[in-house]
Amino acid sequence: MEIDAAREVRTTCPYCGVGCGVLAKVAADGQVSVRGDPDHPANFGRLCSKGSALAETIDLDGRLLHPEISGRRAGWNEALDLVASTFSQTIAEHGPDSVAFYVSGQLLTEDYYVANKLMKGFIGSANIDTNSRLCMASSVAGHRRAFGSDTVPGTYEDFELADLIVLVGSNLAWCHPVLYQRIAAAREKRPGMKIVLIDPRRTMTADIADLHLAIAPDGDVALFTGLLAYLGQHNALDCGYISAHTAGFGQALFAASKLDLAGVAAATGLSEDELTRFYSLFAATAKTVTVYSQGVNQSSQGTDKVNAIINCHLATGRIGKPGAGPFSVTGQPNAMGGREVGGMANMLAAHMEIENPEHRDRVQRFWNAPAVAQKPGLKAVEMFQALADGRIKALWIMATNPVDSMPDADAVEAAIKACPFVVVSDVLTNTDTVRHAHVRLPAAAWGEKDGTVTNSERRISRQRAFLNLPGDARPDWWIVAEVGKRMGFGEAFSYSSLAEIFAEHAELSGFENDGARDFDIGAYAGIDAAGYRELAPFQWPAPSRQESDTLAGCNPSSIRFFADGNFYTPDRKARFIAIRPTVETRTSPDYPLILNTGRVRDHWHTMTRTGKSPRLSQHIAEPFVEIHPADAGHHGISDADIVRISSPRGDVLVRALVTARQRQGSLFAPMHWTDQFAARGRLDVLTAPLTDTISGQPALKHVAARIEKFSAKAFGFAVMQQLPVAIAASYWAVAKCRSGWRVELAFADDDIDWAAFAGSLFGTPPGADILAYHDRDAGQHRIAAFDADRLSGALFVAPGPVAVSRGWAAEQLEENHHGQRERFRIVAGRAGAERPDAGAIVCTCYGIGANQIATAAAAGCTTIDAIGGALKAGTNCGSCRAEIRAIIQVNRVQAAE
Ligand SMILES: Nc1nc2c(c(=O)[nH]1)N[C@H]1C(S)=C(S)[C@@H](COP(=O)(O)OP(=O)(O)OC[C@H]3O[C@@H](n4cnc5c(=O)[nH]c(N)nc54)[C@H](O)[C@@H]3O)O[C@H]1N2
Ligand SMILES: Nc1nc2c(c(=O)[nH]1)N[C@H]1C(S)=C(S)[C@@H](COP(=O)(O)OP(=O)(O)OC[C@H]3O[C@@H](n4cnc5c(=O)[nH]c(N)nc54)[C@H](O)[C@@H]3O)O[C@H]1N2
Ligand code: SF4
Ligand SMILES: [Mo]
Repeated sequence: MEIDAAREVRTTCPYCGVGCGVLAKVAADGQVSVRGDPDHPANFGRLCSKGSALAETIDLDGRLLHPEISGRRAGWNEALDLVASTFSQTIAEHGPDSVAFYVSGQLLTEDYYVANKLMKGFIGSANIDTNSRLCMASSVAGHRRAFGSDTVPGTYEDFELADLIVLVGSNLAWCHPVLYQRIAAAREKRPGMKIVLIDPRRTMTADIADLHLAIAPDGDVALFTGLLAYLGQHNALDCGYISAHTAGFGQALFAASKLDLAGVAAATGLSEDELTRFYSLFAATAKTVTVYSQGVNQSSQGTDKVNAIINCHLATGRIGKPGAGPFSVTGQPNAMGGREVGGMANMLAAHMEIENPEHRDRVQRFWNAPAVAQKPGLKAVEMFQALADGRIKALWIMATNPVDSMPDADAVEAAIKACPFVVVSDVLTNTDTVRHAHVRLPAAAWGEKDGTVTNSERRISRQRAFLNLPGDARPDWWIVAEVGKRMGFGEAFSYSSLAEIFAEHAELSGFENDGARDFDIGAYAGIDAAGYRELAPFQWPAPSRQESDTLAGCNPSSIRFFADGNFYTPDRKARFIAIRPTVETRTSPDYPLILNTGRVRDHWHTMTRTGKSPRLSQHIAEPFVEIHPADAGHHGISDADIVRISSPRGDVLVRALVTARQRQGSLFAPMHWTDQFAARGRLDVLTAPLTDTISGQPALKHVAARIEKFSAKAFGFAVMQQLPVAIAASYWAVAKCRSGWRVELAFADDDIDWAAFAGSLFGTPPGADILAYHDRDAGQHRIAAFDADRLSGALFVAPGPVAVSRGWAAEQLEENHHGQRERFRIVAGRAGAERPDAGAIVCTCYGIGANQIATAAAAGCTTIDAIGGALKAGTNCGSCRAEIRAIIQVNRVQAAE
């Protein structure tokens, strides 16, 4: 297909579950630009820093452009035949449960639908699971326990209509920035709106919180069970709703009443005063939305956390009403779509249940399938254990990087290496997972592929291609369908277009439904190619019957569920879940700290896309751990030291960030760094394969760990034009900058030939133009290499963390170094010191650093808008406004002292 380059294409952001609309344009010279779609109801034109930088991530560097078999280039026919025949043969010899697919919430709905259909309907196993198991499984399980269906009742508008927003285990400012901005804007209009943040750390989201409860890790079940008891004691129940629409309230309240306020205080680490402030605010505010994310889901008690929250909403009848409801925000762009097609091992399709014989029969008839899976398949953690012990003999991984993102990642890597046949569909040639594949299949990337995604508020939007397919890359749905055909299922997988797949998915959702199932988009069952091409964003349900009263349980006009009950349980009543909080101690004398893991503002997961963007890579340029000053002092750790974090499963080396925003006794480290970006930064080598027994979701936020200072003899910082092939240092982390790369370094030894090291780092040929300064006694070395007038690379070595301005050094790669004076400046004692250091980049859109903002604040710019007026910082995507406010506040405190 040739793409019309002159037109602006309406598509959707491929990052988070907010699901923002994007307008992408390709200029005559091939330059791509993106802007927020003003008409998309998720973002109304806004984009965060990641969305704004999308154009920087779509180059073909590192792209997998041809199928490969055992490292050699192959044609599609050969590769697809091999995948199909090996899967068929394995199934013939060892049965359908000896094969598995591990897929992703970043697949589009059509890709996901076809993969699920092939595994569950035609291979006849349910061994298809997804990285959503690490992400949304506890929410799915909690919804199903309470509602009888996996339904998100509310819409984004509720965030703006609420009088109280409770954010639980969600760093919205960094992970769902456009929702955060919508809340911030609503609060500006209605200053009476209150926001409570429940997170062990004081994250940037605390910036808009009236109350931050720095809860003890996994204290949430106790907190919300205590809230239920409080609501009961303080006459804050909606007895009408409870009796008409729910069951099990008595038992739930009885279980909750076992815990008094002092007990809750002990379990949560919060004071009774903090608890009553939160409880009384919740009790008094009808329009309350509780938004939750991975601090809730990624826990061994994740499902109970979800139900403890939902219990409080059911008890107050605050569900499905404008401005009120529990709201699980999804992580990936198509986490919801994956759930809709049944892409998890314990679901069927279109929100039907694998354990239900009627549902199995219905799906089998609809698909005209030979062998619908009879029982749930292996969930992600179990799947990789089955891979390790040889039960799974052929695995196909699509659009996810489990060697970095699964708990106990070294064991996962070993299992993948040991498996006789691993297929990986990805867009890159070299990720920590792709490198172990026997067959590599080049998938089409964002911008090149078409399909649909569903965001957190059940809104289905089109992704549209605006770039031609590079090399032999093909969309994921096509690859799976071709394998399906070659396995002998030609009739079921002979799709000629995406519209056909979407129409089939829509038809199945409405098939024999009659209001019995929440997910129904039957209205789109007859969609044709033109309708699909023009499809505007819509929210489900969208049943084919327009008479909404026949669709029990929802009101399509307001698109919220459950305000008047009609849950998807047999008696149409919601279930309260009686929950008894348990306190789990994972720490021990050897591993005395609790490691919490998560995300940073400008990186996405394993950095395969954001790592390509210079703008995004400068906000936080290396892996780090947040540690409380008291813990740092206790372990002899100073800010900027390199530290080793160890758990019983492995260890990593990261930079220490000493901060009182962290809870004492806890550490926080981001999940993003991989072997491609750091020497030893793969965080999931530390996490345990410990899961919630109901949802199977791993407890990635609560890992026993220990920390120690890594005794570095020398530290280094370097910039260079080319990414080094190998780096001989104990610690290194690379980050893209505008004209090359920057590298942070630390060495266990200082007995190093620095000139030779610099040469290997810069890839400079012998005899290159080198300028060097060495003060061996002081341990200071500076080496710069030039290629004609350009700087090939510069290395700065010191006995402590290197103090050179990072921004200045990176800029030197772009400047002309014709004169000796310019050259000497690089190796001079105070490299860049005459130019004020901008500090860590806060505003990625305009490249404004923390030091610049602090200087402007000290000079009298004491509001975000004033900073914006002076520096432009914060005036484009707005993702950095929370950080700007924090810097202004620090400045205010310092001025007062
Ligand atoms: N910038 C960026 N945005 C993203 C992503 C990304 O990679 N980068 N990924 C997307 C995806 S897939 C997801 S799933 C979402 C995740 O979005 P979030 O869930 O908001 O992000 P996390 O940083 O994983 O975790 C959220 C918070 O949970 C807190 N927490 C840890 N333990 C507990 C606890 O016991 N109780 C409570 N109440 N809180 C706790 C952590 O301190 C952390 O601040 O983000 C999406 N958006
Ligand atoms: N410690 C810790 N671990 C975590 C988490 C945590 O909070 N802490 N969070 C967990 C969560 S919530 C999530 S969602 C996971 C995310 O973890 P992953 O899913 O492993 O992370 P990604 O980097 O998004 O991997 C996506 C892969 O798909 C490729 N890709 C991109 N587009 C396409 C495409 O169109 N087709 C195909 N076939 N491939 C494509 C990319 O190159 C990349 O290799 O991590 C989990 N792991
Ligand atoms: S909030 Fe940012 S990352 Fe999420 S969809 Fe919108 S632009 Fe993309
Ligand atoms: Mo996620």
